[in-house]
Amino acid sequence: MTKIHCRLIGAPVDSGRVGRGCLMGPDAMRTARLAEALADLGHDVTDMGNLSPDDVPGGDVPPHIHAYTETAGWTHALSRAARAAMADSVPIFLGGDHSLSLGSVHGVAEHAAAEGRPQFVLWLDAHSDFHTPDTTSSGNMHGTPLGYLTGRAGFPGMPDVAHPLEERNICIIGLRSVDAAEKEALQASDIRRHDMRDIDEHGIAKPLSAFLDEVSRANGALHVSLDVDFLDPAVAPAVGTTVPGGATVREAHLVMEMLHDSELMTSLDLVELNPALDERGRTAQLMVDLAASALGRRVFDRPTTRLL
Ligand code: 6HN
Ligand code: MN
Ligand code: MN
Ligand code: MN
Repeated sequence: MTKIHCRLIGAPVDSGRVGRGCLMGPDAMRTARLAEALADLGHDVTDMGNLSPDDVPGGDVPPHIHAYTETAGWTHALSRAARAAMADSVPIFLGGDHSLSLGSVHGVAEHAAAEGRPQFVLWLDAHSDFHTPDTTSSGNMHGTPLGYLTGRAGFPGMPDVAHPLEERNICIIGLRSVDAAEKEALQASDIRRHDMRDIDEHGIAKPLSAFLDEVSRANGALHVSLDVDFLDPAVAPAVGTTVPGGATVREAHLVMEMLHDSELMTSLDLVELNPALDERGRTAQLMVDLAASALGRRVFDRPTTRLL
């Protein structure tokens, strides 16, 4: 197995939604022995500790937007950290709510552009997070990262999106809660989207391998953003935005295992874990186990699994 240098970047972002608790996410995943799990697989692991937000002026957004200036500060700090980490490692961003990805993906996309590679994004989520500050009704910035990263207007004071993601290079899997304004915008876009009905009918492997083929053909960089609510709340209760009918434990592991086999993943977010809502740390443990699968953990090597 290829040895990878993983950098764990703690980002206790809690400004992306009104409810509190995601700031405890990075330490919950450390407690569930994320670094040890990846080191056990033979990887080099550096825990960079936790970032803090830059002090920035923010910008003029509708009054119902929650903590915009703090989120803008996180975005600047995270983008810088992402760009630095991409020089020599696979960064793993420990969230923190999903507004973290405004910065992590901004930074990795800048790095890819500098290398002349297209940036691809796999978004594993019950939600599409495609709002802008002008379309969100909740006012929660964790519902906006894909809007920002594709270059939609309405994000004053955030880093300029000099290299917007190509819509067709984004694949969302797990959808089952999409607001009306997002639905309209998504339907007018080239974003690839697979809702849970799709997964029920066709399985999760097919759409994922089609997307991975595209990444490979384009020699793209691949960022994976894993929102806890991609999973069914029965197995992953520690999230403020639970939606019934999510991915099973095995569906999620299969996604991660296929990502590892593809050797395409260049960066990863683990977001929306709210330890205050967890049951004896089981969601934190599941997130750590999924990260380990993405970095190569297996019960058997592939050839010996063919028992018949
Ligand atoms: N997430 N669409 C809802 C909103 O408030 O804009 C939910 C957003 C969920 C955010 O999945 O990270
Ligand atoms: Mn690189
Ligand atoms: Mn999300
Ligand atoms: Mn979500």
